[in-house]
Amino acid sequence: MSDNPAWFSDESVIALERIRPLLDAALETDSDRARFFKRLEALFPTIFEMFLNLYGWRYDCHYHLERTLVELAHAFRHRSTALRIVDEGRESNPGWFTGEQMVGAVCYVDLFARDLPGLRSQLPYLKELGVTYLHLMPLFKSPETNSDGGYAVSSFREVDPRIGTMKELEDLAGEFRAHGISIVVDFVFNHTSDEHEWAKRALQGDKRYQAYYRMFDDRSMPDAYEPQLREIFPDQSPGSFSFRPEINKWVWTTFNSFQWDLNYANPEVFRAMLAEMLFLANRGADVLRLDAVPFVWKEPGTNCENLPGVHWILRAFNALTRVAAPGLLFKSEAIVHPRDVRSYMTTDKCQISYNPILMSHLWDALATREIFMMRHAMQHRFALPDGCTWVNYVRSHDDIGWGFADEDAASVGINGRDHRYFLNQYYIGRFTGSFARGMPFNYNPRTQDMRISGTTASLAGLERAIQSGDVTEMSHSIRRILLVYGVVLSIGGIPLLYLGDELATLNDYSFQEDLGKAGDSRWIHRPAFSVERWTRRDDKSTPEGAVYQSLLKMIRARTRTPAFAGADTDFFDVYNKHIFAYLRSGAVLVLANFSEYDQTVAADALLSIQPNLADGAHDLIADQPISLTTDLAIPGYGLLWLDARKRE
Ligand code: OTU
Repeated sequence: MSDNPAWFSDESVIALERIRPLLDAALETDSDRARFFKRLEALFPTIFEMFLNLYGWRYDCHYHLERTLVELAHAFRHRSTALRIVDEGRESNPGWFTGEQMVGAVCYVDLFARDLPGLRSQLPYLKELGVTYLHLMPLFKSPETNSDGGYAVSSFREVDPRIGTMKELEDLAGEFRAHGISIVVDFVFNHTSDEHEWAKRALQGDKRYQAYYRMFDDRSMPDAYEPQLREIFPDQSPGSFSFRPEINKWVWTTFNSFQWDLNYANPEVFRAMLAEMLFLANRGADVLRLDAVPFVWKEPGTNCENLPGVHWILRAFNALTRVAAPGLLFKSEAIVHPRDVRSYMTTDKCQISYNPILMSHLWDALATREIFMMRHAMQHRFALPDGCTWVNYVRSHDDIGWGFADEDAASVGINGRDHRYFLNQYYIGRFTGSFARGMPFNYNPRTQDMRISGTTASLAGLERAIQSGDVTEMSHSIRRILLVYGVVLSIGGIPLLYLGDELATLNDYSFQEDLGKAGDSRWIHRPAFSVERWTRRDDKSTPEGAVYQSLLKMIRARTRTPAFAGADTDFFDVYNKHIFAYLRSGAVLVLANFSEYDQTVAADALLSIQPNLADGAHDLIADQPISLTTDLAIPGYGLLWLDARKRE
């Protein structure tokens, strides 16, 4: 498992033997000791190696390792019997999250259902949709106004009192699990809010807690770092450091000035955050969405993103949680260069990750009507190591950034910079003929860069079509929504529905009147759940009903098709620049027409991908046979899932 030199394993054995008596004391029963040590002995070489990488330069490294393991033993001891049973089930079925049954959804608890009791009452709706994975966006205590939508956490152990209590969250996780729904919660581990207890103590001058963050007495270090750092929120929160007059110090703040970056160079921070992580795992979280992964480690002279230290932290956290809570998965949130997105996905770091590569290419293909760049990127960047899978999505609560690689663009003859400019203009509706109604997010006048906000439906053209009353455009926009969701539901990985999208929810401009939100256009696509839209979901003559019914049909077709399990997806050229084509598990051929016009694909091209199609294919969405004896016509924005498995 490890490529360490021989002496290293001896060292790690000695280190563990020295700590063993403390762990024996921390664990209460012999059976706990046996179970804990069985896992720890297997994972300790990794834990030891990562700890040395991170903190080996400190005289007190061993002391911190010892305290970390004692923390781990405590967490294991307090893990409930129910969760231990879940752990064992998942240890013997490590691919539990990769089946065709997996259908993800994401929401803000307060906006979707007001509070946790409200969310419980939405269980029937979630089951109607087939949801088996539910991401609850940050629902922890956070500042009243400056909360970055909950991503400024003031306490990892307290639920926002307006939403409920930790006990309610724990009960809900248990109840939803009994209904086959896994709960995903955010672990916002790069920073805390400036109202977190640690930050408050730091502001009172407590040196111990000041060392939890990255603080500077003057501008010399910030000035040395800053030229190489990317500004994440150049408009709403320029720069990466914020001055705090109370302590006369500059604090590292990658995001907003009230989000203080934690200092993982301090092993006490590593240990404290491990404790918070295990606390959440023990409340019943099945998956932790690791927020802002690329930024957690900093080194002078670098851009402080995606550094080796990030990988060491992830491997250490992964190995440690597999000792105390092996049922837990990590989901990476890294919206960076495709190469770096993928670098976090290994079974010993994050088993799952957002797929921002596919997401941004889908929106690109809708704008250009061409799939060259998407196909090229997917052919090179989709395949993953065994045991890992993508979380594929169309929209999230965040902005859309054009994160495609310039190299990928160049290899299909596109200039990345110019193309980003075009896409931005297109999606803010300033390009002639654009169907989209989006808003700029964090326009940077220096680099001319920006990202895009807007709901799926408004970006896909529904808002404009409703306003103009253009019936064709209305139908096109609905088909666009279904097309991109149809890809997400059939390509390898876990599909993720941004709740509200199933009801074709439009942009909500009311955030502009709220002082706490007006500066952040992402609020345009975070509207409260609309009961009116929901009541129209069965009426196919409305956009809500048209989208909802077709989406449901696709979800059901997905979950009864074993070929949609796993991530095995091969991408093909079918000699039509509008048709995105891929084969799932060797059995189901997906054809997606990104143009509004009818397209033809040569039967020969399809049969060369999967010869069984000659015996008669079955379209899983329409649930009807399709003949491939002649060339295949695919209507504008049409989508086919062709099952080539022979039928009895
Ligand atoms: C994440 O996003 C969250 O999803 C955002 O909602 C938060 O505001 C932010 O972190 C801070 O907690 O820049 O525009 O590569 O792209 O972490 C969204 C990762 C973001 C970043 C990502 C960040």
